[in-house]
Amino acid sequence: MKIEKEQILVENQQQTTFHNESFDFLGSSLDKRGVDVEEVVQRLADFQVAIPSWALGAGGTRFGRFSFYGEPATLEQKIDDVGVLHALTGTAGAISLHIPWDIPEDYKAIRERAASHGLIFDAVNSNTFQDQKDAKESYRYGSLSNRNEAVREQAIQHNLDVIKIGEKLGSKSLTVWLADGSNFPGQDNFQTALLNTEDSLKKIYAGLPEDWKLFIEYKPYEPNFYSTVIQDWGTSFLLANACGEKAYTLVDLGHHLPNTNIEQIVSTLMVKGKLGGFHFNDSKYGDDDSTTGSVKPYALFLIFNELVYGMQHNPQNPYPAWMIDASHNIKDPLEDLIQSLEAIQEAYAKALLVDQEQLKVAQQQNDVVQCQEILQNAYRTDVRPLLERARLQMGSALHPLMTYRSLQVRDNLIKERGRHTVATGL
Ligand SMILES: [Mn+2]
Repeated sequence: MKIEKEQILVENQQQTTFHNESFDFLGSSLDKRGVDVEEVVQRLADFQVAIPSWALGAGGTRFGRFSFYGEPATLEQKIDDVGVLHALTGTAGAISLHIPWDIPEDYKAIRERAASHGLIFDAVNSNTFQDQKDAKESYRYGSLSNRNEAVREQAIQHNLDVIKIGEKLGSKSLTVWLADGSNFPGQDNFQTALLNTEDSLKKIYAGLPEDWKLFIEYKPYEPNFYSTVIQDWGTSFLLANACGEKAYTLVDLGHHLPNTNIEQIVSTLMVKGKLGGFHFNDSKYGDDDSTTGSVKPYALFLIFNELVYGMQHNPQNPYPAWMIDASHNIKDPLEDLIQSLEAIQEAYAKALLVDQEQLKVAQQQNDVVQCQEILQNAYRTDVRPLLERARLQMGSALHPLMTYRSLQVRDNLIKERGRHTVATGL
């Protein structure tokens, strides 16, 4: 299934008058606030978020899984699904693959298919958190941290193989997330596990091409419930520093204990030039992988406020790699991703409206009340007409979700693929 530009144009035409009115109204009020509206719209159009191949099927919990039908069963179909998202939103211009599930049979054909949708290949993701059928060694007691050298070597080799696959697709980064840890006190020696992990990561880093980056993701708990080897940003940061300048920390919004000040972590990493990648989702309790912005939209805005500040003031930090890392248990995955993309763009747009100069003055004067007013003034602005304008300029849908429904995308996918296809990968 491929959405043609003409289909979107027809849908847009019915809504253009209303859009123009709301955009002009917002534009003139932002003008008075000294905002360069055109520049904000351009930045929104430039902002691209990668979609991971594992987010396109229904997620599940350990209690069960409910399909939304018509799921992509092959890598080609996963690329087509991201193509649908990109056509509608203009924001999903990249796909992030998970190996071993997404190994292409015909690299040229896969590259061409992605290009036909205007997609590039973002970070490739290795997997050492479960055993594959033909595996010699088991990751039951860890992979890169394992006490057994043969297991560590297998895990290192897998990561090197993933780099090779990524190279053939034009990826420029490898994301490592380790499930390694322990379930019970005394099970593992913390120091040995950390040192083994550092040693393994250095060996992977040594195989990284010159223009690649290594992203080290952290998570406090799960699947292990007593300890995780790379439990927090500090551990990731010290491992990235131990590897070298091409290694970075990756922040996943769901990988923090409740009430952690994520915006401050972002700020610290950026000033040190070590924020490499970012995974969007939302949560109420733990790593819930809910739709971005569905539970804590103000927290997301505060995080974007630090990201925007860092992108403006920290040339030592590379432009971060953005990705949605969510799971969809009861929603149509594509509708869920459209909602996430919209929420991300909204938070970014609002952060771009923060008057940094005024804020600096208020901070210097210790005018705490005014500081809060400045942030909330930006946050309370309904920026949706700006998002619409950015999409309109890109030839994408004014209202992606509405267009997705009126084009009956899911019904068409079910017709094309059948009801009971199952997406592979995690
Ligand atoms: Mn993640």
